Formats: sequence, C-alpha cells, structure tokens
Amino acid sequence: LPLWERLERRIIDGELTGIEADLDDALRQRPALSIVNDTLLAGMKTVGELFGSGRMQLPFVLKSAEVMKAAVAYLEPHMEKSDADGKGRIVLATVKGDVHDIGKNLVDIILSNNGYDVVNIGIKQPVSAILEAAERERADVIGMSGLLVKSTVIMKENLEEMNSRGISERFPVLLGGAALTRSYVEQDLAEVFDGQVRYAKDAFEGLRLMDAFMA
Ligand code: B1M
Repeated sequence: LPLWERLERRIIDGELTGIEADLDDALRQRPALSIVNDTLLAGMKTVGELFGSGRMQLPFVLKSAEVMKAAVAYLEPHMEKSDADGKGRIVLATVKGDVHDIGKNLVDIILSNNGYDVVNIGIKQPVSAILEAAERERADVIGMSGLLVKSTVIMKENLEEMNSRGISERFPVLLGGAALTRSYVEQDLAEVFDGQVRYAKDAFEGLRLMDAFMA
C-alpha cells in the first residue's frame, strides 16, 4: 500500500510494529498535524463505523486507540509551537463515566502548543473533581470532553451544579466530543447555564474559542 493508505490502515488494524518508520517518512512530506488530522483520524473514523455497525469487536477498537495514541505521541515533538506563553489556563477533563480521551488529549496538545497552560485531569472525572481543580489551579476556563450520549447529559448536570454553586460566571465552559452538537450546546445548554458555554467541533475550534474567552 502507498504510505498514506498504509498509515490509515495501521490505525484500523491496530498494527503498531513498524509505524515509526512510516511516520518518519510521512514527516518528510507533511506537517505532523496534517498527518494526524488528514490520515490518522480518518482511520479512527473508520474504526468507529466498523464498531458501530458490529463489524469490529471492542478489543480491536482498543488496539486501534493504542496505535493512535502512540502515533500522536511520536508526532507531538514535531508539531508547530507558537512562542506565545501564559495566554490563560484551562482545566480539561473527560466527564464522569466516560473513558474516551484521544480527542481531549489532542485538545491538550493544540492548546499547550499555542500558549495556554493546560491542566489535564484525565478521564471519568466527577464534577466535584473538575470544579476543585478549577479553583485550585485558578483556571480561566473549564473544558469538558465526552463521547458517549450519556456524557451529554452529564455535561448538562455539571453546568447545573456550577449554577447552584454560583460559579458559572467565573468559569466560561468549553465542550467537545462526538456525541455533542452545536445546537445542543449553544442553544439547549446555553439556556440553562448562567455563564458562557461554547461548542468546539475540533481542537482548532477549541483554540479559537479559548482565544475568544481570553480576549
Ligand atoms: Co468507544 N464509543 N466505547 N471506545 N469509541 C464511541 C464514542 C462510539 C460512538 C462508537 C460507536 O458505537 N460507533 C460509541 C458511543 C455511542 C453512544 O454513546 N451512543 C462508543 C461506545 C458505545 C463505547 C463503549 C460503551 C463500548 C462498550 O464498552 N461496549 C465503551 C465506553 C467506555 C466508557 O467510556 N465508559 C467504549 C470504549 C472505547 C475504547 C476504550 C475501546 C476506545 C477509547 C480509547 C481512548 O480514548 N483511550 C473507544 C474508541 C476509540 C471509540 C471511537 C471508535 C473513536 C473515538 C476517538 O478517539 N476518536 C468512537 C467512535 C466515534 O467517535 N465516532 C467510540 C478520535 C478523536 C480524536 O475524536 O474524541 O471526537 P474525538 O475528538 C475530536 C472532537 O470531538 C473534538 O476534538 C477532537 C478532534 O480535534 N473534541 C473536543 C473532543 N473533546 C473535546 C473537548 C474540547 C474541544 C474539542 O474542549 C474541552
């Protein structure tokens, strides 16, 4: 297979052996971020479709996720970094009950490389832990990721908890993850939340929204 198809195939097949040589080849031709966005993520998309339609079993999805993570870790040092520094601080978490973290970790990389301090507290984080981290770290923004449909409900509950603690106006909230839609966040959730809540369809929109929150 040609290089790009082979790389995409490696994600789908969960084939780690030899990936570094392919990534080195790829880096000679394209920037690291484009390799992630245009090739590796296409592989993950296929994995999601195969799993969703019952044509791939969970252990294989896990393998694909591991290869994806290893590839992103290998590429990360090659990603463009801005000289900007200390533009603001975000606490980032995957919400309670949700283990998906590839997207959240990409957001971490993009924001960190573009001058933000990111406090990434990991997966399955209850609202209490997210809010405690936000207070402790004096965060400017709270970012929550979640890929399960049930996570969209948890996010709503988390915003309601922020309202009842009276801290909604202190922490603008950035939400992302495949189960969300822009209208759910920016209409339905915005209606119940006393502060600002915005939807990022990808890590780059996350960066633009951070810039807007901090402006
Ligand atoms: Co799961 N999974 N999974 N899974 N998994 C999905 C989400 C699913 C859509 C697959 C499917 O059915 N087609 C489905 C959810 C269905 C639903 O809720 N209706 C699903 C399911 C069902 C499950 C389990 C329940 C399966 C089971 O156990 N029977 C289970 C859940 C466990 C749990 O959370 N409690 C499960 C487990 C897993 C693995 C562990 C095997 C693995 C995750 C490994 C890991 O993350 N460490 C996994 C994977 C890999 C997927 C798919 C295939 C790929 C997800 C991914 O990494 N995509 C996924 C299919 C899909 O999403 N369509 C699926 C690449 C990633 C870069 O995209 O995270 O969307 P994403 O991030 C994007 C944007 O959304 C955005 O930026 C990123 C791109 O730049 N973004 C943000 C994300 N967060 C953001 C935050 C921001 C801003 C932007 O600001 C704060």
